[in-house]
Amino acid sequence: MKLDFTPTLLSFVLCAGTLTSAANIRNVRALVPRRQSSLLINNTAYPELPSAAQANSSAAAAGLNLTNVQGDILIGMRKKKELFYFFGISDATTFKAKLKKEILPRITTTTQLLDVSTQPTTALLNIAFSHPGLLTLNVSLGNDTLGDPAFAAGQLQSVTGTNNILGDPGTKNWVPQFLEKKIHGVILMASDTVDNINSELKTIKSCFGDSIAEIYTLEGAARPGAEEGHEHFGFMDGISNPTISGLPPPNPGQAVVPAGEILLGEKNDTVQRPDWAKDGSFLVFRQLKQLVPEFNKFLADNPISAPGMTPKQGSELLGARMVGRWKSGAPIFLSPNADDPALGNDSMRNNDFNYTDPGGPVPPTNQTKCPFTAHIRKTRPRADLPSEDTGRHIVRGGIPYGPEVSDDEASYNQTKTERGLAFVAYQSNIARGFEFLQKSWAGNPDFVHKGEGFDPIIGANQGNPRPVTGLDPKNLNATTTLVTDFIVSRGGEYFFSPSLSAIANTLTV
Ligand code: N7H
Repeated sequence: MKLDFTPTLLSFVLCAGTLTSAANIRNVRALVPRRQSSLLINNTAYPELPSAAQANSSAAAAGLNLTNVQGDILIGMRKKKELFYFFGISDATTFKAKLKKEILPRITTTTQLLDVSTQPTTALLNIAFSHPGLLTLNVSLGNDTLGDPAFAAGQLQSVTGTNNILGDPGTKNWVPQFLEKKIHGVILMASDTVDNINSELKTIKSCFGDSIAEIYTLEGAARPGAEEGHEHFGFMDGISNPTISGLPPPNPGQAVVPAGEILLGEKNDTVQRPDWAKDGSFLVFRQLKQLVPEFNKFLADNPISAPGMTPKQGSELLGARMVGRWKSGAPIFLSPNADDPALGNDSMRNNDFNYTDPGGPVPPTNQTKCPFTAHIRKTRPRADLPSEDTGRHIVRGGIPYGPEVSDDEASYNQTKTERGLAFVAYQSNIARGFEFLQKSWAGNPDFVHKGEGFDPIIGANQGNPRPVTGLDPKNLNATTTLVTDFIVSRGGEYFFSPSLSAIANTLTV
């Protein structure tokens, strides 16, 4: 009999348990339907991904095993459609059995994602666990924290603890499910159609059966048409992500970080961890609502004025100076007066700057071309600090969620339907990565220079007004006080994304 491995038949075969022996895991992975075109966005603004063969050979030379790393961790913000499925575990024994035999073979590895021919129809990009989730699975965490106290305490604690690290105005805007501390894990699925994702979700739900319960879901989608790859304020996103040493050479200006800055147990991860945690990564999830009509109104009301510049151009310049890039992705440091889409779309040039001028001082003292407070300068100060080896790099892997702005919302300058960024960041240390960027750089008015003000995009001041300088190139010391948070935190959680071998040999025994 000729077998037709459509997703439905495959689900049946898997969930009926007929292909579940450990020896067959490799075979099952090979049976997951293949696709003709990539499930990842292909945009010349993004650094080109290496082929699986290139990546594997250079990784192997550096002692890295990419087939053991879950697919989402190193790939960045390139997904077309993505579902975040948050669950609780109700029956740990059954869950472990199903995870090992039926779900593990479906998990998409980094290597698999790099070649279209090995991508499944829907990638099960990641299954990751909260601290309560790992405890429910009775996994030994070393010193009980997996070496990461922020992970162990959970994201809620980083807002409600004595020191509100994330700067949210309390938890009044949080999605209630993130307050309840019942989330044990999250599954990330990606494809090019919602139908594909729903079909995979059905399979996963039927595999796990009653051993898990759905707590919350969030559907992400790249924006339509020419906005694909742009976040909801309109800016191309995901251009600048670090690569890890051991992968093929970086694009010009791309940061190269030791593998251990993103993956646990690799070079430069100096924290004591249990051996099984190697090649996992901490996943920070934040649902960040964006007030797009309000942001646009602020830009329209406060255009930068310059000779020969229309108010519309002045508003675009203001937005670009808040972000540090034009909407096309072109860095304002390289194109300070007007957008340059050819530059934005060219991954060999769009990240190739460090805020220094030829022959100028290092660190740079000048913010005429790009404010010190601009979002991308606050979150990666490049030559503003003595070295790029800050240990503060994260891999951003999020995706927009929610609909486009309606005519009604645009005409009233008011958000009526929620939209934003399903923010995802990977690192080997949450306090040193995401939390540090959020609090000590973006949310610190004295970084990098005393009194320069907040990152106008993500800098958070517990709902209080946020002073910002550097926005007006004619008067760089003038303070603009932002009274609206254009980004509203709806909360989130911290997770650990284990390696495939950890799932097979530790989490499921
Ligand atoms: Fe940001 N935005 O639209 O303004 N981000 N960010 N981000 N962000 C970046 O360079 C945005 C957020 C970083 O290497 C770009 O890829 C929005 C958080 C870092 O030069 C744009 C939200 C944190 C970089 C945006 C948001 C960061 C970066 C330029 C929330 C960490 C790379 C595109 C809704 C705490 C900097 C690019 C570098 C870039 C936006 C959140 C960090 C357009 C809308 C929470 C490290």
